[in-house]
Formats: sequence, C-alpha cells, structure tokens
Amino acid sequence: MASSMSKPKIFVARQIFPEGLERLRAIAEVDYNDQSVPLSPVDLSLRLAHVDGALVTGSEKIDAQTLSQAHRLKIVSNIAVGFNNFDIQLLTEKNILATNTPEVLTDTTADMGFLLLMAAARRLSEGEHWLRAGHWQNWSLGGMMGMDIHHSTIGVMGMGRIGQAIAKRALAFGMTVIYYNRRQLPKEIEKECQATYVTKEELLKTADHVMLVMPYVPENHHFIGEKELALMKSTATLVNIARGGIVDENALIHALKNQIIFSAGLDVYEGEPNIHPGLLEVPNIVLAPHIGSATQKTRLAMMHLAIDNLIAGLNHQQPPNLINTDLWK
Ligand code: 8YV
Repeated sequence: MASSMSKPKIFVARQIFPEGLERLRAIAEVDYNDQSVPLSPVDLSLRLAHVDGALVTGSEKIDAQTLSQAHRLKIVSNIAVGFNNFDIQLLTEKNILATNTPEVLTDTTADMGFLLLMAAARRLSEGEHWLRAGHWQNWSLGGMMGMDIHHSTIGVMGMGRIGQAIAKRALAFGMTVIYYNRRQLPKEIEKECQATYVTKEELLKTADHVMLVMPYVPENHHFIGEKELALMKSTATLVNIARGGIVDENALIHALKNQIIFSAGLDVYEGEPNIHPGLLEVPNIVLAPHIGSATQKTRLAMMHLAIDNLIAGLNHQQPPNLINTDLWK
C-alpha cells in the first residue's frame, strides 16, 4: 500500500455524505470544509493552493481568482451537472481537468420540472397558503381554478437529457411536445420524444406551458425577459429548473402581477440563495429552494460519481465525465 506521503492531496469544499469522505480518505489526504456554507473566494483560493484535486459544488466559482494560486491542481470535480460555475477555458489553459455529474440526476430533475409545472398551473402553493390562513369557508364552482396540463402543449427550451425526460413524461399526459434547442435533434430522438422543433418565438407563442432546461451559457443570460414573456399565452405557466440567470426576474414579477402569464414555478434564482423580494410578494408562483436533484438516491449517486471522476483524474485515467475533453487528446 502507498504510504501517506505519496497520497495525493485533495480539498472537499462542502459537507458531503460520510461514505464519500471514507472513500476519499482511503486514497488521499483530505482537507475538508465540513460546513454547508460556501467559502469566500479568497478562502477558496487559499484552500486550492496546496491540492492536486478538488471536489466542489455549483456554489463554488472556479475562476481566475480562485485558481490564482492553484499551481498543483490537476482536477476539479463538480457535484452538479451544470458547470456554469467553472471557467472552462481557463481550466483548460491551466491543464486542469473539469468534470460534472450527468445522467444520474436526469429523471429526478425531470420529475421536479413536472412537479413545478403542475403545482403552479393548478395553484397548489397559493391554495395551500389560503387554506392555512383560514380563508376556506365554502367550496365554490369557480374557486381556485387553474390551467390544465394534460392534453396541452408543452414547449421545452433546451432539449438535452433532462429536456428529453420531460418530453417523455409529457407524452404520458397526452401532451403535444414542441422544443427549441441550439441544434435540432437527430430524427430518431425527435421520434422517441414525439417532439417538433420550432423557433424560440414560435415556441413562446404556441406553447401552453414553457419549461426552461437549457445550460446557462453567456448567450442565455436573460433569455426570457419582457419581450419573451409578452409573446407567451396569458394562460401559460413558465417553469425554470435550469439556472436563475436565464430569466429576468424583474420582468417575470411584472408579468405575473399583470397577468401577462398565468403562473411560474422556479427552482433556481439569479442571486440564490438570496431571493428577489418581489418574487415573495406574488401569489401565482411556486418557489423551490434549488432542490431539482434532491432525493436521497440521486444526491448520493451524484456524490459517488463526482468522486469516481476525481479518483480517475488523480490516477491519470480519463474521468468518465470529463468536460474539457481537449485535454485528453
Ligand atoms: C445541484 C444542479 O444540486 O446538477 C446541477 O446542475 O443544479 C443541482 O443538481 C446543484 O447545482 C449543487 O451543486
């Protein structure tokens, strides 16, 4: 067995499950931030300065500042599928492998998209708050009416793995699926999802409900703003399970207050965990605290996959979910 002197050094940026820590301690010297509070960029850069590998989450920004002293870093493994917290170009320039956790969270996150869609369109949160506040005196024919999900048209923005999983759920609800994506999908996938490719504008105008599942790249910043919300149906629900910055929250609050759209379901926020106070004031919105992948099984699987990636990189093997594949060529 290798002596502890020869073990690689790694930094674990956030509290993880004990079985993950055990796996890591068996192969490495571990510097562990056992808190659920992210470190400041200055502290993060200090902790990255002396390690060969790091296990991080979507809350740790890996950029010029935090990498400034990371001269021996070989790999950064994200416990998330989205990697907008990584400066991939810089990591590649610095010869540092970057990895993420796709596949294991696809169905769990797609379930969350559907949950928010149904809860928002059927006014579940609003109804519950109203009931808890003691307002329910009588059943009424026109009380708490929402919008149908079944047999409606869903517009999926971003037809990657999670978008496709949402489309398959939609089919079981008798829905028509239209989608917009940077590229049209191969015919066999379109057939599998019974999904029709449309332009962004056509999707916004035609869909009864809109689901945002695209990656947060600079071009997608405020991809949904005042103009886009104005194109949507006044009966439509907007769901965002991707990243907060994709939606202009001021425009969304205005649209919800003025019935430009019917309702919204959000799992992600531009300044999360700080929530725009205006979002807390509108009743026709369902707000979740970024829990798209948060089931016991999935979060455990994400952690283990991130550790698999980290260990592979430290052992000079190609990590299963390498993002900057150029480094391997
Ligand atoms: C993570 C997510 O829980 O995987 C993602 O991209 O948004 C969530 O599943 C979150 O980013 C924490 O890392």
